Amino acid sequence: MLYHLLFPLAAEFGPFNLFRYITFRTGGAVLTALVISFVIGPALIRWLKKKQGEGQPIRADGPETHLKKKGTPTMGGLMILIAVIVSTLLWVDLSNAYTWIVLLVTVGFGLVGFGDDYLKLTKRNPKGLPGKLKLIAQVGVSLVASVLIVMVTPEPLAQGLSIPFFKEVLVQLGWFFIVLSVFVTVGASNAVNLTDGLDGLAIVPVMIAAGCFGLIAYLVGNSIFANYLQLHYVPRAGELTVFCGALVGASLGFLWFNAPPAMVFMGDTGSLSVGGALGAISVVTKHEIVLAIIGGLFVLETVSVIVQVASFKLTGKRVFRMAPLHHHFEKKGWAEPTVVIRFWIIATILALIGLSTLKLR
Ligand code: 57M
Repeated sequence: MLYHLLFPLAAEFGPFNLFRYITFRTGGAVLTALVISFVIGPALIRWLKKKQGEGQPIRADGPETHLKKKGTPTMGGLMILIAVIVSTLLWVDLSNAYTWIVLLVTVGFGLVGFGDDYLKLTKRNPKGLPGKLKLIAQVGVSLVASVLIVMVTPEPLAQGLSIPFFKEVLVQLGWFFIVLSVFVTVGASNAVNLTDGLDGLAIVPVMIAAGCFGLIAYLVGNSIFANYLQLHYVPRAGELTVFCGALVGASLGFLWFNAPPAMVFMGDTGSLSVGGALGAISVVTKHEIVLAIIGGLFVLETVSVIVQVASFKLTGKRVFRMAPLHHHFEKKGWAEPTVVIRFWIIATILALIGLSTLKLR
């Protein structure tokens, strides 16, 4: 909004020229989202605590150390959503279709998560929305978003899958690209959701991934940098850097309150929406496969669940002491902050490997 209000006045007041630059507006988006989270955080947590009474239902079959978390409010994702949405709308070029599509995914998945959290809290049942209904809603939102992405992306990029390390390759998938895009968006959303089980565990890797994708969107959206690095140039995708900046700022603000011992959990309201947003951004920027590397921690957590459930169903035996993976290490006796910080280290290493794909091709 500021771009539309202030940039046209640049002739009268030179410094308004800055609003032309994505980098300047991204800096503004980071700071705005951070300040919004800090300002609304305490009141929001007090309000959630008052409304929720006993807070997030804690599973009796979980690690015993989690029972002391009773009374912690959830749905802190509302803080992230408000900060990201307000900051993005303030700093982005509102004529950019990609930003609206990513906002649609963020809000749509946020609503699905909100419904799930609401049911968990009002029915005091840790299961929440029936799994099938949740999945149908997620597929519905990402299907609309995927069709829109294909419609606004120029040929031959629209339905092409780019492969890391191979500069020229663009595999044309036709309508199957929509299936892939839905899979990536829903998969990323659920993977972040599964990871969100220890204080601070999910939000830092989300912040790292948002930072990496901010850079990727900036590079693929700039013809000079894209040509230099031999990336597929996606016109107007650079504007997503502003959204990623807002997500970094909001995540940092949320971490303040989610730091151990957490004052609030993000809930599905937060985990589904930020995961979905990262998935959609990877589709727009043609970096779907790279997301699996940068967000490799989320992939590892998800694979641990798949392996555990499959093994338990087929053989009656468990591969891990408990799934997802973070519970395995807790059960082995690692303290919660040890698991969290070591998982952050793994997320950072994977992000660096993911970023190296930009140059190694
Ligand atoms: C939700 N939710 C947390 C909080 C957060 C198929 C199955 C493996 C799925 C998996 C599952 O349901 N995972 C997704 C994970 C919950 O946190 C809430 O949920 C939101 C995210 N969706 O924002 O609102 C609990 O996590 C802890 N927490 C923190 N700090 C945070 O910042 O400590 C969360 C955020 C909170 C709190 O204790 O209550 C969760 O874990 O429930 N299921 C599981 O994770 C279960 N695994 C399981 O059953 N494994 C089986 C196999 C055979 C399927 C096995 O290994 O035996 C475990 N979940 C729990 N306890 N809590 C089982 C034990």
